[in-house]
Amino acid sequence: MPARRRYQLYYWPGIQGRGEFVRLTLEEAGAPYDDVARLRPSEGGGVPTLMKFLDGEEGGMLPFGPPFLKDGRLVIAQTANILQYLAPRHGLVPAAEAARVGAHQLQLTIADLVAEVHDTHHPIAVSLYYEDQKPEALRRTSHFVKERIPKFIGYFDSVLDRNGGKYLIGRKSSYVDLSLFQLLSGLDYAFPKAMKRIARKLGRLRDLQARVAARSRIAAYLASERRIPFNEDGIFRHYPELDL
Ligand SMILES: N[C@@H](CCC(=O)N[C@@H](CS)C(=O)NCC(=O)O)C(=O)O
Repeated sequence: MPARRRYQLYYWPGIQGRGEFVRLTLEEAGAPYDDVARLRPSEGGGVPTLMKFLDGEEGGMLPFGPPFLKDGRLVIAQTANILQYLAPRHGLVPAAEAARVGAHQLQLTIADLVAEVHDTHHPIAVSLYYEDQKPEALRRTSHFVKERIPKFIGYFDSVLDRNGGKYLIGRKSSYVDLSLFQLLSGLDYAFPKAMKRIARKLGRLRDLQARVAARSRIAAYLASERRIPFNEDGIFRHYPELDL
């Protein structure tokens, strides 16, 4: 089989953020890729290279924001869209249309939750610092941890249960299992107390999370320097005052 050409992933260099969902799928696929903004300028990398796309100085479909993926001349943005492009090419989603649509539905639901997580520390404006919106962040987070985490987690648990308890979709591991792993890991980091409170609801999902972490390519990735640690610049941030 001819060697596959390399993908180029464009995402902010210092955070897991939304780019991490794409990184996990590329890693599990064993696909060659450059994490472009993390490369040195001498290697053709860095944030200015990413900005050129956002500023419309490069060809292809204009991305609104990162992550975006370049495959040859194709430029693909929106996390869930990137994943639904990659997964069938690497056997990370069942071939049947119903399963692919179902997987995309789940990934979009994960994206909804990720957006809500972001809004816990930025409830008023993306352009303001967290420090400039702390009272609103506290108010928003109190509802988020009480109402939204249990509702989303209950939903994903039901989906898993209805599919036999081992995989979210189909009869083998897919990209949505990887994304669910990332979602739970992020929630654990940001809101450990809330996650502890719903421990009883989490049994099956915890098993899935552990199975993903133990997959050989994922385990190697998590232990590597390619995996950026969670931090307070990303989407999943641990602020003790918001760990309600
Ligand atoms: N719905 C998009 C959201 C993309 C997005 O918000 N990207 C962030 C980084 S995680 C960004 O830098 N956005 C620029 C902006 O919103 O101005 C996705 O899931 O990929």
